[in-house]
Amino acid sequence: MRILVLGGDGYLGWPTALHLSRRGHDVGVVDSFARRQYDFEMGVDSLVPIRSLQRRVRTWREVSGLTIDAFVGDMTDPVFVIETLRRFEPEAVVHFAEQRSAPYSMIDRQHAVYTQVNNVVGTLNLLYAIAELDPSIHLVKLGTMGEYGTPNIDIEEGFIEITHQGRTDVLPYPKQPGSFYHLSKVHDSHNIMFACRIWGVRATDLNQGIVYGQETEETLQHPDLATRFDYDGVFGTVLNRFCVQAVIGHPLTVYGSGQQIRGMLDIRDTLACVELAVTNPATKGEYRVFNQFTESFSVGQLAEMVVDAYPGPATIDHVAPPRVEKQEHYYRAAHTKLLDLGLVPHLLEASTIRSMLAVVDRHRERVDLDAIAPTVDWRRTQSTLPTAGAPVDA
Ligand code: NAD
Ligand code: USQ
Repeated sequence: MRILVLGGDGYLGWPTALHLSRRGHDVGVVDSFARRQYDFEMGVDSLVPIRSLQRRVRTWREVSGLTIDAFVGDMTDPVFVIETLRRFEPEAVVHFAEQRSAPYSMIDRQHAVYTQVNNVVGTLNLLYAIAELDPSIHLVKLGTMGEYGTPNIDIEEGFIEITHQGRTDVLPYPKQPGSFYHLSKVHDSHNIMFACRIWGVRATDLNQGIVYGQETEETLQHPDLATRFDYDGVFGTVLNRFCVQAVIGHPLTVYGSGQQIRGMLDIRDTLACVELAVTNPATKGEYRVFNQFTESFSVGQLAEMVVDAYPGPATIDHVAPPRVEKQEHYYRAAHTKLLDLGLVPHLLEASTIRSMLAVVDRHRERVDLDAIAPTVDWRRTQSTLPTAGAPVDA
């Protein structure tokens, strides 16, 4: 199939593009390099060095003999979006190209506005381009499990049957997201469902849990093909952060009691899930939702698993919660649709954590201790960043 991967320079987009290419698809990637810019802004960097997109694509051609077309541009530019789709003529578009950090979206007003404009406008431009050029293009959109929040009932895959005043309907599952970033995904979901209803677009919304890991079969073929690995307080996700903290001897930063529960998956399963969604497309006008995670854990459990897997001493610190989120809550979320399509998950085992610790150990010299602490407080509404023209904090 001809597959365009939006956000193909990112943590998940790049290894997904490689995977789809190796599996025989014609792959193009789109990216604005916004993510590399956030690193400059925050003064942080990926733990594992990453090459330019141009070099990545070149190395992939040398290693595999396969070509990936790269398009550099911004999804919020409607002309770029429609012209890229016109040129590449995809059968499926996999949309990863959004600002994806909850803390980044909660820094201040400017970052909340940026996140929602970038994400919602980019997706709207894409929906219009698909509807205008060819509504049979299948949109595979990365959503998030965080759209649902933590309700006191079971979470279904996108929809719930409700009986009200004696009448019954199947309706979108209620959303109670925990950040302006997670809210941007809710807005996207509504817009996509509407486009399916009015224009006959077909779409799969992948409500993905938190991804961990860094190595995939394809990225391991050459150091130039490595994907990024974030561990800082803004972009680092929980298990990746805990592995870095263990290796450098920093106490594992569990926010609050650590009883908050989240759905998780291995990076290799992200690739497999996307491929399953692409090769088993939604039908014309269908808007479907898959909950894309394989297991759920409390944050405290994850910390303990890392402490147990780490060969040296490692300690856990319960830091004052920077986020507004439920600490103790019920959590049971359905996730059968991708399993029904044939997903065989990589479950989180001590050996998985040990291989992540080995990646960190190889790059431990690159860890910036100052980047570890959480710096974004959900309750603060005043900007903490310098305004234009003001000196940057040393
Ligand atoms: P990432 O930030 O590493 O990658 C996103 C890529 O999109 C970046 O390369 C960035 O430059 C690009 N991008 C952003 N805005 C763009 C725009 N307007 N135009 C063109 N390119 C743009 O993030 P990731 O971790 O790879 O996540 C990819 C997607 O998966 C995101 O939509 C995210 O919300 C979703 N997701 C990620 C996780 C996770 O744990 N990493 C979990 C669930 C869902
Ligand atoms: N947490 C800690 N200590 C840390 C970091 C995080 O206790 O050092 C806690 C957080 O408070 C939260 C949980 O771990 O309860 C997860 O935090 P996270 O930063 O790993 O994940 P989150 O902010 O939810 O966002 C990540 C991705 C996002 C994706 C989401 C999937 O950055 O793109 O959408 O995971 S989900 O969580 O299912 O919504």
